[in-house]
Amino acid sequence: MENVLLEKQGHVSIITINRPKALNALATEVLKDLEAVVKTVEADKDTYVAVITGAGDKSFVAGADIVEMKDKDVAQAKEYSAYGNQIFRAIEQLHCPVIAAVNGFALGGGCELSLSCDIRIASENAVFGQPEVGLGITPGFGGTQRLARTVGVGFAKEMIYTARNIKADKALAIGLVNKVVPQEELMPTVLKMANGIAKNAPIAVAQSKKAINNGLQLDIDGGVAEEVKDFAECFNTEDQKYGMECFVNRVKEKEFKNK
Ligand code: DAK
Repeated sequence: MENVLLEKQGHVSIITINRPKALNALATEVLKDLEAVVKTVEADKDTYVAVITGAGDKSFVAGADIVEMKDKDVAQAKEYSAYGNQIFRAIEQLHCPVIAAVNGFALGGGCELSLSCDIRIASENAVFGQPEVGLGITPGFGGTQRLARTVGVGFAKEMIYTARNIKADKALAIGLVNKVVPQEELMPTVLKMANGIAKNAPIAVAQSKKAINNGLQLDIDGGVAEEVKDFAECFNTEDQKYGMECFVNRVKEKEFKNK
């Protein structure tokens, strides 16, 4: 898989979009490799946290491949958008949290890829934007949906209608990213967070992700009902018994079994 690399460090799977010569733009071949890698990670229940980043120090993902996209007709555009959306939805629904380590340009499909992740950490040189309307199209990989859900309707509409890029500090101010760090600290920061999450009970983390994501699609009563279900299911796990025993017996160093 040359366009997308997969590396495992402990319980953390690191996915790297690897097309630095084109600033990691998402050509169909890259999307195909990403789809395969996402399937591999989904099948690997020993992965407790996934990280997505871009190769090189300049770009996370500079968007869909404009050169490839420019001659598409309506049917081909529909197919391309649906394919990308299917992969991004699979990332959003992965059994574990996904952290985007945004190491540079996150434009168009790149910004959208980061939005399909649970958490975004950016380096100081990161640039976010939805430049599509300047190319004569709308965002096509979920940007019209997830950006508004993440930063609110006003900022999402401003970014999409103006097609103007924003720097990392502005992305932090509007809640698009959780944290901004110097470039050399990006991966250490992301891996520290990932390993911190991985120390907790993986099934409880997964159930929390499910409750938050599913609940956001529902009204408050439906959301609370989702939480009740996801919470109760944890009591069917060894890790719940173990975690609470550790509290009662004042055991500080825990090792959950993912069971
Ligand atoms: N596609 C293809 N190649 C790209 C690319 C892209 N998005 N971005 C960069 N590259 C390539 C450049 O062509 C160049 O290749 P060579 O000429 O060296 O062969 C190489 O990467 C380096 O780029 P630059 O020379 O331009 O580097 P600079 O530092 O000068 O500029 C830049 C960096 C990121 C500001 C600039 O490259 C740029 O503006 N890139 C385009 C960014 C962009 O507009 N991204 C959004 C793409 S649109 C849909 C489905 C999906 C989508 C929409 C609709 N449906 C089907 C409905 C998604 C749309 C998008 O993502």
